[in-house]
Parts: sequence; C-alpha cells; structure tokens
Amino acid sequence: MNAIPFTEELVARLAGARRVAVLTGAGISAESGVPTFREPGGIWERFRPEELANVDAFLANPALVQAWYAHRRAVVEEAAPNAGHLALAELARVVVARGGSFVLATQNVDGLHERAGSGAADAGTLLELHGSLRRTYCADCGADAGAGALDALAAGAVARCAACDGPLRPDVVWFGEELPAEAFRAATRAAQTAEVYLSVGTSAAVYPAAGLPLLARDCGAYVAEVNPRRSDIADELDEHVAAPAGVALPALQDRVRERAPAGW
Ligand code: BJW
Ligand code: ZN
Repeated sequence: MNAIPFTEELVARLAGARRVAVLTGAGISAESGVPTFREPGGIWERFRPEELANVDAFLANPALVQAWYAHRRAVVEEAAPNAGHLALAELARVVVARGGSFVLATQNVDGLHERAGSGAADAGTLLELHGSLRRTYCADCGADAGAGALDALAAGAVARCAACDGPLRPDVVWFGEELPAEAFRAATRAAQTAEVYLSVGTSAAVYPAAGLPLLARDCGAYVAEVNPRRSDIADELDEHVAAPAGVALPALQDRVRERAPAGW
C-alpha cells in the first residue's frame, strides 16, 4: 500500500473510544469472492433487487428462488473470511479487553463475520440485520427446516415443509419485510451511543440499515466510511477511507493497537 488511507484523527478517536459500532455490507466480503449486489458484475446486475428479493417473487416461483439461494449458500461455504473480517474481530477484542463495547451490525447473510470470530465471548456483539443463508424455515407455518434444506434439489423441484407441505424459504429479510426486531433495536442503540462509527462496504442504498451511520452522526459519533467508492451517504459523514476493507481495516487495527494506552 502506498499511503495510509485514513486520518490520524480516526486512529486517535478509535484508540480512545469506549463505545465503537460498525455497519457492514456486501463490500467487506468482496475480497472473499462473494459478489456484491449493485456493482458491475454484482448479483443483481440483470435484475432490480426490489423486484427479485421479495416474498411475491418467491411465491410465484419457489423452485427458482430456492435454487438461487442454494447456489449462494454453496458460494459462501467455499469462501473464507478475509483480512477485513479478521481485523474487525481483532479490533473488537482490543476495545472489549479495555472494558469498552463493540457492536458489529451486518447486512450480510454470508456468516463470514461469525467465522472470523466476531460475536465470540471476547469479541463484542454481532447482529445480523438481514438474516442468514444458514437457516431456512417454512413460509406457511414458520417451522425451522435446518441449514441445508434447499440444497441438492432436482431441477424444478420445490423443497417443502415436513409438517405442513408449505414451501421452505431462506431466513433472509426481503424487501417489504421487517428486520429482526431485537437485532435492529440493538443496532439502533449502538448507533445512538457510539463515539466512533464505521460504515464498511455498503452502498447505503437500503433502509433502515442505511440510516444507522446517519443516526450515529446525528447522535455525536465520529463516522467514517470504508469503501473504494463513495456511497450514497458519504457526503454526510466525517471521513471517507477510499480503500478496500481488506487493506484499510488491518492497517487501521494495527495503528489503533499501537496507540492503545498501556494496560489495555
Ligand atoms: C467495497 C469493496 C471492498 C466493493 N471493500 N467496500 C426509506 C426510504 C425509502 C425506502 C425505504 C425506506 N425504509 C424502507 C424502505 C423500503 C426498502 C428500501 O430500503 N428500499 C430501497 C431500495 C430504497 N427497505 C425494506 O423493505 C426493508 N424492510 C423494511 O423497511 O421493513 C419495514 C417495512 C415493512 C413493510 C413496508 C414498509 C416498511 C428490508 C430490506 C431488506 C434488504 N434485503 C437484501 C436481500 C437480503 C437477502 C439476500 O442476500 O438475497 O439485503 S437487498 C440487498 O441489499 C441485501 C443487502 O444486505 C442490502 C444492502 O446492500 P449492500 O450490502 O450495501 O451491497 P451493495 O452491493 O449495494 O454495495 C456494496 C458496496 O461495497 C459498494 O458501495 C462498493 O463500492 C463497496 N465495495 N468492494 C469495501 N473490497
Ligand atoms: Zn410448515
């Protein structure tokens, strides 16, 4: 890397912060080989997400949507957490070890933050705002159908509930659906109380998650975005770190650790 892409102010604020919160999006998993949504080559280059990721599209063609999510799950299982995921887990350990709080809210459904160690007992809180590809449930009766229920279906076949024969769906949040209430409440509280807030790898195009960095700013946090491109909300934040998460976050984490007072 030629130059450090973030300011000394961000390093100093993170090193001194007792409450740190983060929002991540698909961009943090890009370097793990998981496609993003809205970029060239992204998952939805050919479809508008608002039209595909909703319950009506699923009910109209459950076999197609199930096959699509089984494919996505296979991609994610082949992928591994990258340096950006690992740096956030490490930064959480640093903040928690000195008695602070660290809340990571992710819009991602790929499970890579958990696999990187975020949310473990010593590594802060992990909140999955848009669900997870690792869970499925019955669209009719709500029964839990286990992790691999959508895998290995014959073409055109629909995976159905053992209890009521309803179609099984991934436990993800589609457009028009509520986010998991407790997770979103906790993410909101974290944004309201954070001293430093990082928005990483998200286009900030999808609400209510995109409102969290803005809420944090309104409540007094220093808010930095980590994204090679400027998101829809970049102009309203304190700092734009123009670098991939897998480059910027490990460098940031190193600098914060260096500056940490003895005894942390
Ligand atoms: C890198 C990088 C690298 C690349 N390093 N960065 C207020 C105003 C207007 C509309 C609404 C509103 N409030 C609610 C709405 C409606 C709607 C909405 O937001 N619509 C917008 C399109 C305007 N929201 C909802 O419906 C939500 N529910 C809700 O509000 O409930 C209340 C309600 C109920 C009923 C009626 C009304 C209200 C639910 C939203 C659910 C979103 N679901 C999806 C699919 C999940 C399942 C799946 O994965 O298939 O979630 S959509 C998709 O977008 C997915 C993502 O989590 C989400 C966000 O995308 P993300 O992560 O930002 O990815 P990208 O691709 O957009 O951006 C990647 C970024 O990474 C880019 O910026 C790159 O530059 C960057 N990058 N490489 C760092 N190496
Ligand atoms: Zn059922």
